[in-house]
Amino acid sequence: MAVQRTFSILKPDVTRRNLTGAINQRIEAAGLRIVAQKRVHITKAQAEAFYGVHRERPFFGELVEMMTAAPVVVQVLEGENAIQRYRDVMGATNPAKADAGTIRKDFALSMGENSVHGSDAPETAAQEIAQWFSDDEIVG
Ligand code: FUP
Repeated sequence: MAVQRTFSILKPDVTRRNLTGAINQRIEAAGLRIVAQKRVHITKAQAEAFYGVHRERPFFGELVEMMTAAPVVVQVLEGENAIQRYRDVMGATNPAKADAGTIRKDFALSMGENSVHGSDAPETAAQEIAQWFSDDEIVG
């Protein structure tokens, strides 16, 4: 399997509880390298654009509100099979259904405040990375 890059967000429930380091430890322990990282307080427009695919869903307003309520940490992760590997480390969207030992099982508060985002496919990873980082901010 080739080396890939994926896009990650440590969500407001993580920064609020001072868990950035704890989550990064899980990421690095899984063999992923954090090759870009910055802390940002995203705007409503940025959150709406990022989660545009969910615009018609009933939870959209709550999701945007949650993502803009406190700073987030946006990251680019690199490693073998990084997209699926990070999805495996994250666990299921609903923490109640997440496997033991995953980030969401151990840290998420609810389906909405589920601690992390990770890209779901190579195309979305490329788009999401380009939305948040310029090439010179990614240092592999
Ligand atoms: P994931 O790829 O696991 O982050 O999940 P989705 O893309 O399906 O959902 C994006 C975000 O919407 C989740 F992180 C949390 C939120 N969400 C809800 O709040 N309620 C739902 O029923 C589904 C998703």
